[in-house]
Amino acid sequence: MLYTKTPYAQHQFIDTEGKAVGNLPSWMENSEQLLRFYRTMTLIRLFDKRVVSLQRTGQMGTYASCLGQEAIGTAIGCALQPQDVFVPYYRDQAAQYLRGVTLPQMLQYWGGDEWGNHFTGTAAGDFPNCVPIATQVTHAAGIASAFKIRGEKRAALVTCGEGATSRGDFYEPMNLAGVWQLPLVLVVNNNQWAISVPRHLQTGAATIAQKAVAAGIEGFQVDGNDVCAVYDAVQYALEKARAGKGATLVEAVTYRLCDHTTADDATRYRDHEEVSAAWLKEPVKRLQTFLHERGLWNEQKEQQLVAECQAEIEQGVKDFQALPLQPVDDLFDYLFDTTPPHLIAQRERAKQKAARLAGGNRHGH
Ligand SMILES: Cc1ncc(C[n+]2csc(CCOP(=O)(O)OP(=O)(O)O)c2C)c(N)n1
Ligand SMILES: [Mg+2]
Repeated sequence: MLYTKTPYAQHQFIDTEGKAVGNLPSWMENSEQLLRFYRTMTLIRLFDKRVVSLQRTGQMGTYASCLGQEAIGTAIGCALQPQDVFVPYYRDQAAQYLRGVTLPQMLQYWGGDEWGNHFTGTAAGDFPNCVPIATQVTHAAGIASAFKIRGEKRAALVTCGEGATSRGDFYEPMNLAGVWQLPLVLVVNNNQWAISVPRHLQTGAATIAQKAVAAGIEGFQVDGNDVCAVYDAVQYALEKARAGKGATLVEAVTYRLCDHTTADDATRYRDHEEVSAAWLKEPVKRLQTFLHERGLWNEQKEQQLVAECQAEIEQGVKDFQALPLQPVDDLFDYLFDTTPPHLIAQRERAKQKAARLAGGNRHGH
C-alpha cells in the first residue's frame, strides 16, 4: 500500500519545474483526466480574479480567494463520486464547481445571499460553505457515522485549513473516526497561514499529518500544488473509506498566494520574499509545463481555453447580477417563533432602506 505509515513523507508526482518524479501511477496516462485538471484550475484562477475585482468595485461581499490553492479543490472534485458527501470550507471553489455548484450560485453566496448554498444535482447532498472554523469536521463525522450505520458504500470528505486543526472541533471527530472506523476523509489545506498566524506559531507538531497518529488513523503529506499527487492520495483515501477500511488524514502542503480574504492586507504581516518564493511553486504553471512536455498543450490551446473560461465567467457574472434581491424579511423571520419588538423595529427600518435602494443594482450603487 503506497500511503501506509508515511506521516512525514511528502508525496509528489510532478516537481516544481513540471518534471515527473519517480514512477507515475498508471492513471496519469489518461490525458483526458490531466486536461480536466488543467481546465478546472485555469477556470477557477480566472474566476477568483474576477470575484476579487467585483469586490473591489463594490459589487461583491467579502470574498476568500483560493489563489495558489486551486490544485486541492480540483483534485477533490475529480476524486469524489456522486454518492459521496462533500463538506467544504470557504476555499473550495474548484471542488464545488466540479460537484455542480454553478458560478452564479457561488457569486450569490459570496454576494451575501444564502440561497447560493441551495445546491442541486450532484452537490444536492453536499454541505454549504462553512465559515465557523472546524465546526464542519464534526458534521462530516456525523455524516460518515450515518453511512457506516446504514452499511452504505459512501464516504464523507471534509476540508479545513491548517489553523483549524488546532481546534477541538478537529480533534474530536478525528478521534471518533479512528475508534469507529468511519468512512471519513479529512483534507487539510495547509497554506502556511491562518489569517496573520504563521504555521510555526500554529502548532508544535512537525507536520499536520502526524496528528492522525494519535487518532489511530492513517495520515500523510502530499504536495498540495501537485494536482496529481493530491488526486492520487484523495482517491486512495476515498476508496479505502467506501470499502469500510476507515478514515484518512491528507495534509496538502501549499501556500496562500492571496490575502486571507478581501478584508485583509497580508503585506502588513508577510514578507514579500516569502510570497515571491511561493509563486515559483504554484500549481497551474507546473501542470501546464508538464502537459507541454507531453505534447498535450500549446499556445493556441491555451488561448482558446482562456477565451472559453472568460466567456463562461462573464456569463456567470451576468446571471448573478440578474438575480432578484431577497426580501429583507428573510433576515429576520427565521430567527424566532415570535419576533421580538426590537427586531420588528429593525425590520421596518431595513425594509424602508431596501425600498429606497430598489431602482439601483444588486448592491444599491
Ligand atoms: C470559530 C471561529 N473562530 C475564529 C474565526 C475567525 N477566522 C476566520 S478564518 C480564520 C483562520 C483560519 O485559518 P486556517 O484554518 O489555516 O484556514 P485558511 O483561512 O488559512 O484557509 C479565523 C481564525 C472563525 N471564522 N470561526
Ligand atoms: Mg491556513
